[in-house]
Amino acid sequence: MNIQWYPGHMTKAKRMMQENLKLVDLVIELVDARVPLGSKNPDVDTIIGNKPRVLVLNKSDLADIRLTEEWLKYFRNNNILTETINSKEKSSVKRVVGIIEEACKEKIQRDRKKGILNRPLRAMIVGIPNVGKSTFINTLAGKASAKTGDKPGVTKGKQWIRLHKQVELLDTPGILWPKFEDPTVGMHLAWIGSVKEEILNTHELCARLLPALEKLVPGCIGRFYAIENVSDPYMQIEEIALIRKALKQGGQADVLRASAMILDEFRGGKIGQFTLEIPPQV
Ligand SMILES: Nc1nc2c(ncn2[C@@H]2O[C@H](COP(=O)(O)OP(=O)(O)OP(=O)(O)O)[C@@H](O)[C@H]2O)c(=O)[nH]1
Ligand SMILES: [Mg+2]
Repeated sequence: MNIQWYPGHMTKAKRMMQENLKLVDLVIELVDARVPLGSKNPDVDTIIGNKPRVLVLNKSDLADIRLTEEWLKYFRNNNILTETINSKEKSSVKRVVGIIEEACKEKIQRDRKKGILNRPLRAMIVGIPNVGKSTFINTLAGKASAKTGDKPGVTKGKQWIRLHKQVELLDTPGILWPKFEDPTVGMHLAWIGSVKEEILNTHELCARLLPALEKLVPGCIGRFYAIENVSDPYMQIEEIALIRKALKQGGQADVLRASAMILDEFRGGKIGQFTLEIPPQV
């Protein structure tokens, strides 16, 4: 299964990111805590260059708690200002403010020397589709200023959101890159919902997800769906369809509907908290 999704609007969004870089003091890069390296867009590194930046592992409520701690250590050991958050929770989002100030320390000091006080900090939020950029901004702002949604490609253009006099945030559309060198990365991003559903083979995608989850937490599928111990993922999907009454007219299992449902339940954290990538040994 070869997954690629790089529609025209992403090329445009990338250009926009480049143009807006000079307007901002720092870049806040959001990645998905379930795939911390795979959901990091390599193009973003090239675009940002030396601009101050912070890394935010979002959706930590959906990831394995222990592995998130290890990832946090991994990035911090590499001198990257990193926090882990759940964008839907105000208290956790606030933790990012500390690393934002840390990243902009020099700029704030420079301003102070020049006698400039309270010039607002401007930050651009970047990341792959559906990673939670708009949700993060809304929670930080305390109001629904940016449009959000449970599918990739919700934010279409750039949008400035003023938090208060001190901070302004720029929301951007999620972007991927033209080619996933490692096909596993494409698969992971499709599993977490960052690739447009319409271009995917949902049945196969789900059949590949099940053994991957079983490998991380043995027995988790059987337990969650209360199905017998079958190891073939296509048969598992069929059993789940029958148990969950995802049926076609005539009573046969509707495996496509069941696959979509399973993917949805995985993405929403219902099956459990999973981290799909293990940090490199430090
Ligand atoms: N469980 C959980 N869900 C989250 C979190 N952050 C965002 N979401 C959900 O993820 C989905 C995508 O959120 P958005 O904020 O629209 O994502 P985005 O990065 O702006 O997406 P695009 O604009 O399409 O690039 C929504 O259904 C959010 O409710 C989080 O930390 N935890
Ligand atoms: Mg958005």
